[in-house]
Amino acid sequence: MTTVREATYQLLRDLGMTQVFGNPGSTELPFLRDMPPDFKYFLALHERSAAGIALGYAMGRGKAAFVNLHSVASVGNGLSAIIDAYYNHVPLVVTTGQQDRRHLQAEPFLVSRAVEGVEPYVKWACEPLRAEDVPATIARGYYLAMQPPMGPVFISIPMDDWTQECEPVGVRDVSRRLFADRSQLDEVCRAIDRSTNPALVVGAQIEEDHAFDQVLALAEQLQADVYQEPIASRWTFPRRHRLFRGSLLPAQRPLAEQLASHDTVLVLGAPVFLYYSYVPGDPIRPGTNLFQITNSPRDAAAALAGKSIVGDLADAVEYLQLKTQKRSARNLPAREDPQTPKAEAPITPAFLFNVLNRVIPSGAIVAEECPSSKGDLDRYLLLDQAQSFYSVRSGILGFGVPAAIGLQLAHPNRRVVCAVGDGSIQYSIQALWTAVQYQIPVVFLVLSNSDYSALKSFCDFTQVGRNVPGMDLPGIDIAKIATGYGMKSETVIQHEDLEPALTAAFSAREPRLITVRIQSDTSKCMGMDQSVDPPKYR
Ligand SMILES: Cc1ncc(C[n+]2csc(CCOP(=O)(O)OP(=O)(O)O)c2C)c(N)n1
Repeated sequence: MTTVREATYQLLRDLGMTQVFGNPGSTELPFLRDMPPDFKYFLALHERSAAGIALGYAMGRGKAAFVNLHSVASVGNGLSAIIDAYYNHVPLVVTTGQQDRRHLQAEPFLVSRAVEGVEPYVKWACEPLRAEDVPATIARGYYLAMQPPMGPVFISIPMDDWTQECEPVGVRDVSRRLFADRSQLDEVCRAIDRSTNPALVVGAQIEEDHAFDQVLALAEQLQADVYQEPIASRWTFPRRHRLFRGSLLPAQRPLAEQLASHDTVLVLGAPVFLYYSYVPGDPIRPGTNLFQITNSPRDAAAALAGKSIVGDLADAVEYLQLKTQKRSARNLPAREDPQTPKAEAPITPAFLFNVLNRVIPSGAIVAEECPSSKGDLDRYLLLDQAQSFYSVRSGILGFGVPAAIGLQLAHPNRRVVCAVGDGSIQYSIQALWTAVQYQIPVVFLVLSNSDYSALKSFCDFTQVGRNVPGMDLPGIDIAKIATGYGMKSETVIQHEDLEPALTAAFSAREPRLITVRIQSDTSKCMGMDQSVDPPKYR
């Protein structure tokens, strides 16, 4: 016989989850004690950061990551990262401690009702009925987390379970790909072949299903215009490609107008559609043939229009490529680089991202969380490689810093840049300490405008006026905070200092933070500008 603790470590080893991301408490100590030397524990100083680093690590690898949080604290402090994992389809096996079973009914200190708390945002939440079921429960959670659409599972483990005896649990093969119905795909092929002006909308699931190259090949075969889904959490088409038409707006009528010239629209691996500002209208111009292929039954069910087909993106797109006619090349010019922005004082976000685009190392990965300048980042950063861009579609701040650290761990040979607002960085700022302690060489680029610019813009989009409290952030010295965590950091004010600061950070093999004083632009938010102003659409 073996103990629950021994069987669990063996299972985690067999499942390839030997990195543990956590923040410990008394109820986790019986699991964490004497951690086997082939395991590595990554300490983060808050559950949001611990789960957020695991999120980045799992996204970067496309494989489940193991998280160990503290009892019910994970529902409060860690939940936003779990919600990110849920909406970004990131496989996480999240475990937390529970009080000792033998006095649970007496509601002791740290008793945890975490299972009920996280339930809406995980694929499965469970506290095993018997101690000896713990390893098998983790195995079941892992297989489920890895099924499409991938996502988090949550297991609460009473602290006295670890020393109980149980049978070892072997690893099983559980298939992960579900293929779309061929007759439905044939219908898509017929519509495309009849179409005079088809368009593709590319979404994050393309990368989840490893379909980047297949989608590129299909777009070229069809000579179709390609749009990125609104508020994209992944960039899934080369930015400089001549068929690329930029990002869709996250509002109904403006989005429908962007696609109005197309008679057939095929959405690949995205919701139909992800909206933010409420601008009522048809989701798509009436008469347009709209199809969605998604790995998510939830996204298929929630679509506002069109025909939805559920299945693996790589397989479906390969089938479409095989069964649709090749079109002759359109006489399109190469995509022009955006105009070089002027050097202004203070520095503008456009100038900043244009400089970053010039000096960013090849193969770099960007983790983004800069709400008001997202549109400028989208325009000026021209990354063409797969798995280069990560953001979040939940709308919850706190994603960027820990995700960047996890992504850097997953891709030690690519450099990760975290573009983050001075407001956004505060929600998980203690993750900087983890980057320093474990020498994870992310470059943090803070856009410091001393306010919540995006919210000021949204005041206009929603016409609530500007008389709203809590919009300004004076008196924060982020470089000093980073220094306090042991990170080398600096503040850039003059435009001529930006490029040398970035170049120096990229040539150092350690984490660095650069905070750049930028102009506050209160006309934009999440890639929307005043073109999405609802009054214009009355
Ligand atoms: C956890 C959380 N709290 C609050 C918000 C609301 N919110 C959305 S954007 C934003 C401003 C973020 O400020 P900053 O990072 O400085 O970006 P800026 O708006 O200046 O571009 C806030 C507070 C949120 N989305 N998530």
